[in-house]
Amino acid sequence: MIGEVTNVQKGMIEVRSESGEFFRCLLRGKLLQKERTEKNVVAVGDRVLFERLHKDQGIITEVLPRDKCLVRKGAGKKGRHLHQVIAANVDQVLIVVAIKDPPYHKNLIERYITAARGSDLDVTIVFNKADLGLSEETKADIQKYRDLGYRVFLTSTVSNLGIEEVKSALQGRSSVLAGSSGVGKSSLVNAICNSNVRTGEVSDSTHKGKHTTTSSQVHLLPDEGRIIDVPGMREFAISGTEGLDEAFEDIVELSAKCRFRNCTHTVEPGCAVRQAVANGILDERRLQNYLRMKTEV
Ligand SMILES: Nc1nc2c(ncn2[C@@H]2O[C@H](COP(=O)(O)OP(=O)(O)OP(=O)(O)O)[C@@H](O)[C@H]2O)c(=O)[nH]1
Ligand SMILES: [Zn+2]
Repeated sequence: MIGEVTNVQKGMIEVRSESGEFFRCLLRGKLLQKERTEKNVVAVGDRVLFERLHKDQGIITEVLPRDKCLVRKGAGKKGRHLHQVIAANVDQVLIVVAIKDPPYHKNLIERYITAARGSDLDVTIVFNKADLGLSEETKADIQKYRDLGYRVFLTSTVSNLGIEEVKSALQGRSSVLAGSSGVGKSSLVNAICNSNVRTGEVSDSTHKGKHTTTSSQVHLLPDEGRIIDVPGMREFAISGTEGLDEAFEDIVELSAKCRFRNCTHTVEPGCAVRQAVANGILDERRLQNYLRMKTEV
């Protein structure tokens, strides 16, 4: 049978068959061996061949070649330098943030954009919880992302603002939701799929979700398309610098005017990038985030 991996836990892989049945699967011996030495032999979103053993149990015999994936640098000591496939076979990243509660972090948004563009994935940004009131600063931030060429939606799962627009942006696409815990990813999925995923109240003191999504899930859209919801990621280490120059096109463009071709935009005289910061055209924060990511991989 052919199926899609909808969840990966230690020792158990959930697979949805083409007819919509769920199976708890193990990896066949050969794949299992591979898993000991390589990370991500199987990831959420993978298409697999599997055999039914009995009832809802099965064994995965083959992982079919992957299309585009959202990847980050593996966490933990062992996986330090390994790529971790967050979602397989996707074509766009839906970056979900809240306008407040919890506050959004531009550095993290830039990391997601870099990872997405590094894998040639389209980027759409959702600013959720619009009902909580938009500050002038947030309005300006949204405009900046639009100026950079990204599609940005302002949504509220309370008032339903923007939900139809997001729905149509997801239609027929394979999207992965990227965002911190508590921004409203589950609520968005519920509004879009008319399903009922458990959501959590954000506790006031910590701004951390209480009933948080702890494992990935794949949701099918009413007509066509799928959404992969991954657990909230507070950190996101990029696995390569491929997407950096595209995610920071403005800086790359400015650097063409630096006096030195190999300018690091830190101490050199005649640096057009630092000049732009001094002139208030470029955020110091944005430049620092770019430089940090450039050297961390
Ligand atoms: N005011 C407001 N609250 C919202 C909105 N969307 C979600 N919430 C609330 O925000 C909290 C977190 O929502 P979830 O949908 O669980 O967030 P999540 O991103 O799935 O969080 P994790 O499951 O932890 O990853 C819940 O209390 C929701 O009711 C919104 O548009 N406006
Ligand atoms: Zn420079």
